[in-house]
Amino acid sequence: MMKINGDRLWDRLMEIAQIGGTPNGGVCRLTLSEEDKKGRLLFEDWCKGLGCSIRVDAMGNLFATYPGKDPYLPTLLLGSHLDSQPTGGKYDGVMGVLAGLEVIHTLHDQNYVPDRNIVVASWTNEEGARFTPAMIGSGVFSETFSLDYAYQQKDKEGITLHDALNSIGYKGTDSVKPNEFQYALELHIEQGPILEREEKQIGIVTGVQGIRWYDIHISGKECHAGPTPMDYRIDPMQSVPLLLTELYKISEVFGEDARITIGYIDASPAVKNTVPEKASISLDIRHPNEDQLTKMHEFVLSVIQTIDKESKSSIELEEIWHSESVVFDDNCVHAVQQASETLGYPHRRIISGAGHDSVYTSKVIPTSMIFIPCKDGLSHNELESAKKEDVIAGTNVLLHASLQLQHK
Ligand code: HGY
Ligand code: MN
Ligand code: MN
Ligand code: MN
Repeated sequence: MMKINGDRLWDRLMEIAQIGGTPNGGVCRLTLSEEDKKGRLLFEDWCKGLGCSIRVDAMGNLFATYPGKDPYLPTLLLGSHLDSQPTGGKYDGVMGVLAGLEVIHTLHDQNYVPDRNIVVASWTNEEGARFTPAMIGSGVFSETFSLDYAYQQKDKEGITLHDALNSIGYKGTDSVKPNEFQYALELHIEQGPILEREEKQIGIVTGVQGIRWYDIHISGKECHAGPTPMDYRIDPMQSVPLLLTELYKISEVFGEDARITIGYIDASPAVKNTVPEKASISLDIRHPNEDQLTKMHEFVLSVIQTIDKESKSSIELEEIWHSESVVFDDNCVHAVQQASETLGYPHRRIISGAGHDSVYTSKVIPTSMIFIPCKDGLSHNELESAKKEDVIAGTNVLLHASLQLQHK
């Protein structure tokens, strides 16, 4: 039975982890940064070494094509993302890209020419850590977002995504359209505790939960921290404790599947001796059931309206992003299930708590994902880690599911 070369894959994972590597053993490879550029170039070199052609589209999405017998047949799309969180780990995203590369390298070793081309993609800005929203590269590919909308997105320094693409020479001109593809598969770490807790090596991902992002803007009035009596102030920070207390009640009201995350609280002018003019609170809510996510959205709206009425500051909710929950394609899910059974890896079906590029590829191409466990379910953390044997198992499943789908 064909198996991948685990040492080669592991060595590449450890090599690319040096690019943007952090002292705590994590990775900081923000999208379209110099580190991202270095990672992309290294990946391109590895692909070219296998005879792959490289295309780059207007969003800087990178596509390496391994030639099959009939280049006109709809092809198989593998891959994930090379960008990381600022305090990211060695596996989130990059493992899926290198696993796709390992699949074609294994076929190349065996002189096995697939019926159809196999394309390994690396999607731009999956993390949403630099530009909002997350998964914007695959979002434009699937025509969920326009190119103009994406190009205008700015990072914290005010650099547009368009200019960032140019700055690393990845504003491509190649046209890569969804109708080129027949199926898509993505390997990723689970980024949660379920597989590890249940001692399962493989997660057969049947779908992804819905996500909504907001910014809550609280406007007050700047004044001096010293002479201004408390009752003279319109202090936006005074609304924050009640807002957070009421918003966190979401998990009581909507149960254990509901997620609420306050990633940061900003203030301006953000100096110790000036009452802020404004405060803003980031908000990420998620639920596997879209109706429940809608009810959570309405809950957030009512909390904002109630507290806005009661406080001297004015409170506005800016809706930023809504990624609807998706259910993956039966054929693809079945191929992953069958590969896991054939290879004998302990497995279970699972819904993804994290967003992935597969959310957007699944809107235009039959898609599924494969998960492997990560230690303590930790991710978006420099301590993120996965077992070598699980990385190998996940990639073997990717290989065999790919071979199955090749013949569909
Ligand atoms: O937000 C997410 O779930 C993903 O990491 N972009
Ligand atoms: Mn990821
Ligand atoms: Mn991530
Ligand atoms: Mn002064």
